[in-house]
Amino acid sequence: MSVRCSEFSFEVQATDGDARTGVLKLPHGEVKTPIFMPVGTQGTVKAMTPEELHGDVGAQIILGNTYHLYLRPGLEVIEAHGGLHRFMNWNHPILTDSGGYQVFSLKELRKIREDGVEFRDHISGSKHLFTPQKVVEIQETLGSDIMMAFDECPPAGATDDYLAKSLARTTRWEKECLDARTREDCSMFGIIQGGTSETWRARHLEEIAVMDFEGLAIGGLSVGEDIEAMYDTVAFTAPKMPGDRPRYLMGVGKPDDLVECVTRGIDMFDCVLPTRNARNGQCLTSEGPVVVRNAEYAKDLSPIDPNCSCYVCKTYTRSYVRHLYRAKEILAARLCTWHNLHYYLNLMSGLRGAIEAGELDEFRTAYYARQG
Ligand code: PRF
Ligand code: ZN
Repeated sequence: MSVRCSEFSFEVQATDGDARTGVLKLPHGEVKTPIFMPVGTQGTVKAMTPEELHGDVGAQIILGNTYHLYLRPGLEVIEAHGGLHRFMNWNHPILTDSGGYQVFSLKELRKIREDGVEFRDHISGSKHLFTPQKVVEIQETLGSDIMMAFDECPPAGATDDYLAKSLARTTRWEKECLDARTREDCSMFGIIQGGTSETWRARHLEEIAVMDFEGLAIGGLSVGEDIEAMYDTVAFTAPKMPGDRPRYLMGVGKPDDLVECVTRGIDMFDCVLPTRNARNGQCLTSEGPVVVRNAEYAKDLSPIDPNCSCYVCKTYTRSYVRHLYRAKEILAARLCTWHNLHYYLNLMSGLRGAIEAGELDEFRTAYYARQG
């Protein structure tokens, strides 16, 4: 059975060069783009409650993972709650990744077959098979607002021979994902692979863009290629992606990457960096990184970011957060995560405002001047 999603729309509102703003309407709410999606791999954005995340931090949509939730707690538990939104008490949009990328990164534990990927899980060691049909079934059970198609992410530097085989298989898997859909309220995005090759990217885009996906993603970047190659790949791929559908760059990136890739036409991002770095005491600020655990902040009475309006910056000093970190208090991780996510979402809001005003160039110049 193949169905189309009846609860999805995307409208571009303003453009500035290749950059654009838009509104994404999903079953659990609206999302203003360009947007950053905090990562909630295990049914939680680590260290934050949904109320904090949606309230002060301002998250509009988060990312969940098929692979992790399928293994633990398992679908029956989530189904008993009526889906992932109710399980984790997040009543706003959720995008789920298909598990392809997570399974491929298992390396020794997985085997690629024509019909899917066989793997041993990292928790119990038991054997599983992910197929296009299986990952759609899982994502529909989770009740995702946006499901991702099943793809293979080729390693950086893959040969033409490897890419030819891998891309053909991914195209077939993606088609099978569309055919496996049964829920009209779960949209699905296709994924473009092709490494950093303009030829392969254009070829794969042609195959995926003709399918009935509600949006398209660029996968296979930020896997070890250098930064200029990543920016170039986004620059030659994004403008060729259908303008009336959202464009999502998977697993990217640093604040500079968001600025650069929004400029090149990307609407959606996700990355563990703001949350993972926070737990290591690394904060991202309007004036560049602040490694809050460093001795230089021992008696620093200023906030983590003097230009930030988040709860943490309004309330605590660098000195206090450093103390919490050194004392291994869990509040340190919470406060740094809170600030970092606020910083990312505020940066996206700034980018949207700049695009609407036709001042993206000026915004970028001011951004880099502040970063020092
Ligand atoms: N494919 C999928 N998920 C992903 C990626 C991909 O290529 C990446 C690559 N940066 C991150 N997450 N399905
Ligand atoms: Zn802050």
